[in-house]
Amino acid sequence: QEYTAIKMEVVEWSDAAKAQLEGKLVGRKVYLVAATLRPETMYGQTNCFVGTAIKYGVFAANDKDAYVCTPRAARNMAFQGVFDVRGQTNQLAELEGTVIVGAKIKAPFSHYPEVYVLPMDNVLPTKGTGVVTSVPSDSPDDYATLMDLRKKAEYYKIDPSWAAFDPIPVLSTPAYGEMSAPVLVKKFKIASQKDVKQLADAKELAYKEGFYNGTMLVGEYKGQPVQEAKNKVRASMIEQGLAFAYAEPEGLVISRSA
Ligand code: ZZB
Repeated sequence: QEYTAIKMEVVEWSDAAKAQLEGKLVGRKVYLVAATLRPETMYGQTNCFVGTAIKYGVFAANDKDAYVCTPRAARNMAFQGVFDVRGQTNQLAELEGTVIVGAKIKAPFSHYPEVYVLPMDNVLPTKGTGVVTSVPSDSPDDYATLMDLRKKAEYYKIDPSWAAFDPIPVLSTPAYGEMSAPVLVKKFKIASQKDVKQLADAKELAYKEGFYNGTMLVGEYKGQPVQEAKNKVRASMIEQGLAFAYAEPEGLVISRSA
């Protein structure tokens, strides 16, 4: 599985995270690294998700930068030449998902230049980097979770303002119009992020329709088919240092249906 790893620079940490990172970064900038299969949708990022029960590491990439992801993903990155010493990880700190929630981060290419980290129940620690960037216009999981958070901000222990960025149209498809996720969430009568079976079906349809029949509505490749724009957006992000390639070893991908 070849992902695009999006670098979301942390602009402001929660007080709890600040205390835990005190003295450990040695001048490095920190990025949450989100693994995506949909680089062409990055214009519509409204937030980022972490799992509250997941333990993340802060790993030095070099003297200047550090990346937040699961230790498992960091080991993969080490063998893919992402860090300055191949095959080795240098963990500077550990952070629980709960303290990462509320961080303000940059969202490369997004209509919203800075967004917040929010909690999601269904983040798998065994897939990607354990950090998921959120595009509620085109990802049913992201849309359902964002609506849950807005309805029950107190229960999820978030400030309502962190979930206030509205989904924005990124691509258009004949079947679902300019925002496939809300259309599919309604069609499958999905009430919350707990409806995992229906969400898996909705995701499948959103992927297929977006990839085969989608046309870009925004960005440098506006008007082009998603099939063509996808790799161009990816290449452009990588060239600008905003993302890098991240692969998941064959046979070790735990899919949602496993
Ligand atoms: C942005 C995005 C925009 C995504 C979209 C999807 C969609 P798959 O197919 O099951 O491999 N993801 C990445 N890592 C995790 C994780 N650890 N736990 C849960 N979800 C994760 O899924 C890959 C997609 O699942 C990734 O691409 C990421 O969300 C999420 F418009 O990034 B995506 C119809 C889907 N649309």
